[in-house]
Amino acid sequence: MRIYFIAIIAVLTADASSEASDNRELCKYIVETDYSLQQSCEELRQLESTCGRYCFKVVKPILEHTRALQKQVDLNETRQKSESINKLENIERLLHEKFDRLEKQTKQNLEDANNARKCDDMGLFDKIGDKYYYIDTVTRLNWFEAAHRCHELGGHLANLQTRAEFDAVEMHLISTSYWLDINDLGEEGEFYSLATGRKATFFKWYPGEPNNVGDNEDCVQIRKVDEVYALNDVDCNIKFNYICEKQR
Ligand SMILES: [Ca+2]
Ligand SMILES: [Ca+2]
Repeated sequence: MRIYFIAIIAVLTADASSEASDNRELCKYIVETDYSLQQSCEELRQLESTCGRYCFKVVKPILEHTRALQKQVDLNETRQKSESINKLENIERLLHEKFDRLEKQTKQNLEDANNARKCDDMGLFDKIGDKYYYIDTVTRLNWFEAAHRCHELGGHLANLQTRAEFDAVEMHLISTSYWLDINDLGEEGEFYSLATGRKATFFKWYPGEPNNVGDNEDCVQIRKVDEVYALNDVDCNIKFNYICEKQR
């Protein structure tokens, strides 16, 4: 709208300016060529002056109207911008509030889930002697899978460090074989605890064990033979039950 009115003013101004310039040129030519026509020249000057006042009278209302319209347009634009900004700010505030509620709810859900999982996992473990053990008699895993499973439960494969711990756990065993954390994967014949990273401290081997059959027995199981549980080195990839241990 601003461009439209400016165009009209420009055309009117250009026409008036062009006409006045033509008149001046014509008068100059008449004065220089024929003094007998000076009277007509004066009339042209009067006509130019009259036209200027006329054009001013015509343009002024248009200018005022244009100015008023422009103010109205500016006011509307300002109002629309203000309304749009307010709407955007409200939307942003609502989104922040919703996000905060969602974040708090998610944190609470995660905390509840972790607490529930801890309770569930801890529920698997029984206090035997001075430690807590989970004796799995259902799932058969290889030694590496069993170690991973115990880690998932927040513990590690059982590290029976004394005769007392061995005897206490043995009383709760029902399956034939379970994985413990002892292995000689690092160096043949040197048996380490996976839990401590140090050499295992207690062994109750079967007679003739460890024998590293096939040069491929690097993990240790507790195994029942003739109603007696004892240790045997065996292929780590065979699947047995397992015993996990954790601190409360
Ligand atoms: Ca071995
Ligand atoms: Ca063996």
